[in-house]
Amino acid sequence: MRLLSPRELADALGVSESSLKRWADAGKIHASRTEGGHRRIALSEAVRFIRATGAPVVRPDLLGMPELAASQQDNIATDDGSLLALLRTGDGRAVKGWVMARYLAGASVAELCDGPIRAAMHALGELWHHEADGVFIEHRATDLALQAIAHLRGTFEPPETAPIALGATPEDDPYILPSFMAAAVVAAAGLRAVNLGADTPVTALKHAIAHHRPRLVWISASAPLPPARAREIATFIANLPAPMIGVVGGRQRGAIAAAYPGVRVVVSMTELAAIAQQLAPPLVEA
Ligand code: B12
Repeated sequence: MRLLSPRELADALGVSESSLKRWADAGKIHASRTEGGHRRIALSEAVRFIRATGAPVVRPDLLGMPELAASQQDNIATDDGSLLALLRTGDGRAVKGWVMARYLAGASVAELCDGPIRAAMHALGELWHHEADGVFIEHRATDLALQAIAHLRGTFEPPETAPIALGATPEDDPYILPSFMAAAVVAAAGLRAVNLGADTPVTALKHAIAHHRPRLVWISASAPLPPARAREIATFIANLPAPMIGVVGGRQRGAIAAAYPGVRVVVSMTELAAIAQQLAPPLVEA
């Protein structure tokens, strides 16, 4: 995780270095000390402070977020429809800036996933219904959304001791984005996320949970499943050894839930965030 000096963060926020040091000394922003006694602020802490106080970022380049500038200038991040336009035209830099601007303005990762990103992807699906010219745009938009979410994820770092949440998408299911979102959501809540991604057989999941011993296991199912596979996944998730919690989400969650009693269905990323927050260690106050 990147560490900022008080001067760098002060310049990024357009305040004086002395104001920033005063906030650090008053505990408003957590700063560690180098061996030489100089204050250092983790990027994750700077982002927390900006989100909590609404402090404007005047030099986003100093925080490693140069793409924020365009999004702030045109105020485009206030308009949900503009994300669809950016994803459709393939403007990756602007997509990243749009998503980061919303996050810094206080939207949670889960809210962004359930709200504007999901809405834009659904709208893209309606535009072409998988006609030849639309498929490349969908693939490209999926990749741009992944990059924007990964960029957010780079600004929070759960502690090494935090419990693990592990998840995947079923075998033969090609959808990448929903499980990637789930990983970002649990990481934002303070858990260490392990995402096995698309097309993951249950046998691989079994090996992974034996290796990582996660507290939370998620399945994200988007593609229709043959009944035998739905049953295999449902049986696995409903019979995880305690204290592991297993949850199933995604458009095909109903097929899995119907295959075996006791499967816990979770409808949204917001709901997943609430479950993850209960498992995460409490935030250490500065
Ligand atoms: C991109 C895309 C593709 C890409 C996927 C690329 C990739 N590698 O990921 C490709 C090209 C591979 C593809 C293929 C197909 N697709 Co497609 N695809 C889409 C599209 C446009 C976006 C999918 C996406 O990422 N959505 C964003 C996610 C985040 O939204 P979501 O799934 O609703 O997830 C939310 C919740 O469900 C929940 N959630 C999801 N998972 C989890 C997990 C947990 C734990 C929790 C808590 C919550 C949760 O949170 C999310 C955020 O709110 C959708 C449109 C749509 N409506 O989504 C069509 C869409 C799903 N596809 C469709 C179709 C028809 C197909 C094909 C059959 C086309 C074809 N003829 O080949 C194939 C089938 C593939 C298969 N094996 O099933 C249809 C499905 C219609 C239907 N009634 O089922 C859709 C709806 C498009 C449309 N309007 O026609 N597709």
